[in-house]
Amino acid sequence: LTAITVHAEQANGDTTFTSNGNPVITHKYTADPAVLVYKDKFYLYTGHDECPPRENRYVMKEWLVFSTEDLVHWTEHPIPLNTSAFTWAKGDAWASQVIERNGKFYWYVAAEHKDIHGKSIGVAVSDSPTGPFKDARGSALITNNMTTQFTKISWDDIDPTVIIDDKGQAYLFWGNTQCYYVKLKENMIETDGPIIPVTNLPHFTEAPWIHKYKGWYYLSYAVGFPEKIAYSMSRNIAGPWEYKGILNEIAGNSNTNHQAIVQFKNNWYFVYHNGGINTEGGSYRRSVCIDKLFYNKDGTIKRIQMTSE
Ligand code: FUB
Repeated sequence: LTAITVHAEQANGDTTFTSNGNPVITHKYTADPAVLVYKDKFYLYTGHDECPPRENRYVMKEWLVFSTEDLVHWTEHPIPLNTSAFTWAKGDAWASQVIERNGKFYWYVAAEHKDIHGKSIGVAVSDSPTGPFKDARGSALITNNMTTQFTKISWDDIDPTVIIDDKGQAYLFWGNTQCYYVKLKENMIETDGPIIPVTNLPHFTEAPWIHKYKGWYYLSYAVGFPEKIAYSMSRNIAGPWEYKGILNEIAGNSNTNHQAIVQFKNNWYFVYHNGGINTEGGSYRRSVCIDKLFYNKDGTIKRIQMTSE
């Protein structure tokens, strides 16, 4: 592991640090990475693992944002979003993703619902990728009672990932055990049409991430438990999806393995977490790592070489 330097806090509350390897952030535990590339900047959104010593459970109250122009010099911005921003939520700041539309930034998050048993997905909005963000709806967008006809589990409405296709149609994918998708209205804060279960994703556990490259849609996701990341490809966002295999192996000392796949300045990156810097239960004290991702000529993706190992 490479040490990083944490510099003094800046006047505006930002903190800067440099990172020369994996994990990228070592002054706090970060999990469930999502990346937005906007105006040549790489914005990394993460959950924050705060499990106390000698305990092994998810303690996650807030989401964090970091930005960089070169993947070496990083800025951590003041805490941009906490579950308390959502009046319907009572905790568990699980995986999330931010997308930009018409100069506004929409942050889709999963959290525990106060009144409806289980996890729900909500959305916050801001005029800036670093916030401040506020609840965009005042209620959850997807709740457990909307998907009970497909599965009885209460934690299937987690791990949102979002994409806007070339025609401007936005789609939200998510799920645990069962993957779902739904169209979003142009306002990005309302669903448009039915929730559709995604079929034919072998061994789907959770953590879907949707991206597009050269006319192909890619749906990557965690399989099994402990998790590896696998992916499927389709010419059509509605499927059918064709399974293409494993992208990375179990990520050092963590049962979960949650990825984002993005292009940044002519390279493609695979962003994930591992439990590498903590021997006392890495599954609850995770750290974000970044490695390069390469495509084959036919659009399939080469296995990720995890430099974190
Ligand atoms: O961090 C909490 C949960 O663990 C996420 O929602 C899953 O993807 C897994 O990483």
